[in-house]
Amino acid sequence: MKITKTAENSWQSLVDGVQAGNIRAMARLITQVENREPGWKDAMKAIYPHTGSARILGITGSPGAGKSTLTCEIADELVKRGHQVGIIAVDPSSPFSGGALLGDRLRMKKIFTLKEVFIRSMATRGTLGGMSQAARDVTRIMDAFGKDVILIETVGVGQDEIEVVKTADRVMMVCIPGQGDNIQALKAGVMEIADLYVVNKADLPGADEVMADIYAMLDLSSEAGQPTPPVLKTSALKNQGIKELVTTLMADSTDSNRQKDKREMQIKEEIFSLMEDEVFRHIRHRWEEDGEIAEAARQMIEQKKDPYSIVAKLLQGFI
Ligand SMILES: Nc1nc2c(ncn2[C@@H]2O[C@H](COP(=O)(O)OP(=O)(O)OP(=O)(O)O)[C@@H](O)[C@H]2O)c(=O)[nH]1
Ligand SMILES: [Mg+2]
Repeated sequence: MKITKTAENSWQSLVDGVQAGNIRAMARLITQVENREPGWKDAMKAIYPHTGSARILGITGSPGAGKSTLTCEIADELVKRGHQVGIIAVDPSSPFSGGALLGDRLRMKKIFTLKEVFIRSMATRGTLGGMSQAARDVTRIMDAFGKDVILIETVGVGQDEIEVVKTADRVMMVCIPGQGDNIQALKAGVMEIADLYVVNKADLPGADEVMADIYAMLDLSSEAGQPTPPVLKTSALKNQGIKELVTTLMADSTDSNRQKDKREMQIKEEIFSLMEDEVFRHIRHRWEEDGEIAEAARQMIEQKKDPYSIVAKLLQGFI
């Protein structure tokens, strides 16, 4: 889409504002990019050279595991260590997204007022261009602003949420006591993306059993000679185990090859996914414009052609 001179200027001034550390510019740019307003690609092009220094941590786990509470505690500890923190909460029911904060969660409220912390919620459904891409864009804007640690919270159910958390450098899986049976079920989708396990709510009975279950599962599934992911115990509510967790999260990866491969895979994934969007949009537009698709539909209705032959024929003209 062509952008006007003024639009171009205002994009540039927003990008400049983000780089200068202007919070309102960052908030506005995020909204405009999320809404895919004309020219957003130019904004993201301008942002990219200023990214690459943030550490991106994904936090996932079953609903109610304490992800948001833990995210706040982690953010609080990171600020104490001198970091600038961005939080992306991909979850409509998250306490981050509304006034749903309970009165007794004072600690959580506290981080809302810290100038070192910027919180942004993202709606789960209906994100233009896909949730993963939106998360990547928002992460990069925060990175360019100067946030050096970015936490992405998503519920570990549903493919979309898992795709989002896969955009992080490191993924932390939050488990809770009484979840022993679930640990086995986790294996399938989430296992291979988790770099670190946390048993939260360790103030409740049964934490050690869950830890043992996780170790057993890791033993079964890890390849010989590969480092196993750390398993830690926390109580976000009582602020226990948070310092150790933050130290582990901020430590350099013990497996730099895995980290490198992962990064390359993420980048390829992003390129393919953007390409898929663009190519599809382009083809669709063309076929609708020149009436080819209407003609194809007519042939199918008249039982003259099957959909596979139609697509094969249409693609012939394109490739
Ligand atoms: N006992 C105990 N309760 C906790 C702990 N951490 C969080 N909780 C409570 O667990 C409930 C859910 O916490 P959240 O932080 O909203 O959990 P979540 O995983 O973000 O939940 P969703 O985003 O809705 O999936 C709240 O009532 C918290 O106060 C903990 O360490 N111990
Ligand atoms: Mg939450």
